[in-house]
Amino acid sequence: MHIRTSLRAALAGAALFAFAGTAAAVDWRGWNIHPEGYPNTVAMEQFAEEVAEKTEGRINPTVYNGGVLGAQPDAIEQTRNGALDFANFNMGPMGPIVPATNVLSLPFLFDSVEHMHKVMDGEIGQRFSDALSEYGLVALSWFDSGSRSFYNTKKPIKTPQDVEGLKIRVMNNDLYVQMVDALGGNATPMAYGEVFQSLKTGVIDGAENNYPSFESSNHYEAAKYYSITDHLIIPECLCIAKASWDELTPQDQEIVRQAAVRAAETQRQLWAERSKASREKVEAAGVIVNEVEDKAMFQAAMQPLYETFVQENPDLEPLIMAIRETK
Ligand code: BDP
Repeated sequence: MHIRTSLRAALAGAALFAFAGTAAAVDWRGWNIHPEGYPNTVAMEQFAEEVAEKTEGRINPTVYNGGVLGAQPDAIEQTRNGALDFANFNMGPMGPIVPATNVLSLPFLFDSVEHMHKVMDGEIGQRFSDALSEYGLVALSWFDSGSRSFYNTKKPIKTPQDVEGLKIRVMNNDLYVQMVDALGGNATPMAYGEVFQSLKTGVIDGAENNYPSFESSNHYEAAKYYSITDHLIIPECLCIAKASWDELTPQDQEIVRQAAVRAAETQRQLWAERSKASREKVEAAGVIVNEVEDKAMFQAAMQPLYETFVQENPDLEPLIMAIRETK
């Protein structure tokens, strides 16, 4: 009797387990703006494979590259509401949605990429993750995005005066409009996917980005002047939709978390290599790269932007201070 009962219980348990196993198997759709072979793409694909393998197919992620699932601001909304399950997002277009992340779009906030890593990998990075989670996004690791500089079809930029009158594409965030305005240029917020055509047809004169994006997007074919201002160092997250995350068992959450951390390690390593290779490639193609001797002039021009920002967001001032004080 005793044996029979436990056998029955075991069978019922097995059936339940099998059922739970099937019911819990999910297909995940992942958003990625970059093309094949880009460091972020390789890292996202590694993430997807590792998650599928380690969960033995309970989670089956697919990464959709090249922004085919939509422009970044829309993809952020879709991930927030669970229509997409995971993504690699830049914190630039995140600002209008998650206000605290606007801090990361303040020009010249970080002294260097190393400074940014130190901040984001520590307690302050956790504060940004907490802010994102209030908006339906679980940030599991931070990718590198180098530093952004201006490029254009007209001339080398050496001083803020050289930006005057240029139509410059920016990512979707009012802070970048203020940034370009402060330099006397005309900012045009525009989706990444439209920039190449707009440069070629003269709708815009320039844009700003890191070497790998300048190269992989082919913008360098149209804009022959790349001027190293290094005005923005913006981290990027590997984010999971909170709706998708909350459905996972703690064990599967751990697998996903570890895969995201490893993906970031891969991304950062590939990033360093690709930055160098991209610079070489664009220079070989005839792009004229100039170092900006006096970055302090550009920094000084950003002072009013900081003042307005702190006035409008007094609660975020301590966060800015904490970042500045991280050494
Ligand atoms: C790249 C970022 C990507 C942005 C793009 C842009 O990795 O997320 O969408 O810049 O300028 O560097 O829109």
